[in-house]
Amino acid sequence: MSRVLHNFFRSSASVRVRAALNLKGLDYEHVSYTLRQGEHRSPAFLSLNPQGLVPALQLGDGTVLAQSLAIIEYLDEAYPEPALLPATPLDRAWIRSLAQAIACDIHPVNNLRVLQYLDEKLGIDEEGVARWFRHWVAEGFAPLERQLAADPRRGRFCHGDAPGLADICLFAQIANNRRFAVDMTPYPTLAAINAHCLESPAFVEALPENHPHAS
Ligand SMILES: N[C@@H](CCC(=O)N[C@@H](CS)C(=O)NCC(=O)O)C(=O)O
Repeated sequence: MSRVLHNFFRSSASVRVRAALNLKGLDYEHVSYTLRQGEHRSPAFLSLNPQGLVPALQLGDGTVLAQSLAIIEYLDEAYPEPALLPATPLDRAWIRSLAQAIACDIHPVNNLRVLQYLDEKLGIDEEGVARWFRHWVAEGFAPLERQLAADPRRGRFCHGDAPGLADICLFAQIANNRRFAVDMTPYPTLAAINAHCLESPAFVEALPENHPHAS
């Protein structure tokens, strides 16, 4: 059985894992779930990932891994080259703190189910939902911009000149931001890192519009 990524083209957590697989040069097949149609809550998907969120990575032996950061760290341990985390414990903690600022503090409050709740249960209109999204991005991106701009370990990427876990999370969030017209002008350091990611086919191929099942 080949490796299968259960994902959705527009899901930013899926973009993260696609970028990591691509950076590692690992082959995978796609099974897609249309989130707006609730396909990630189908019994078939829940039997694979009871957490009911994409992505989930199914390995060749059938094992299913959930949670994008856990999947990426698994890939980094199982396939160490190229490394997605720095060599020292302190630098790894730094990079994880950047990645988690996005994946744990920005992304969850802007997830589809949250935006749908604002719209369908609280009656907030489209512009209100977009303002919500942009607000939580700004809350997370402003400190990240300050931290990264001041950090001497930054190179073309968050840590040196090779992309890693934090760049993957940043890239996926910026790709997601495009749907809500987030202004990147206040974040020149983040924008520069994203531009460097976009020079790499591994990142470009992970973008929603380049997914084989994009619609
Ligand atoms: N913490 C999870 C988040 C996964 C997640 O929230 N995925 C989104 C798509 S980006 C999803 O499945 N959303 C479905 C929904 O909100 O109903 C991870 O990093 O994998």
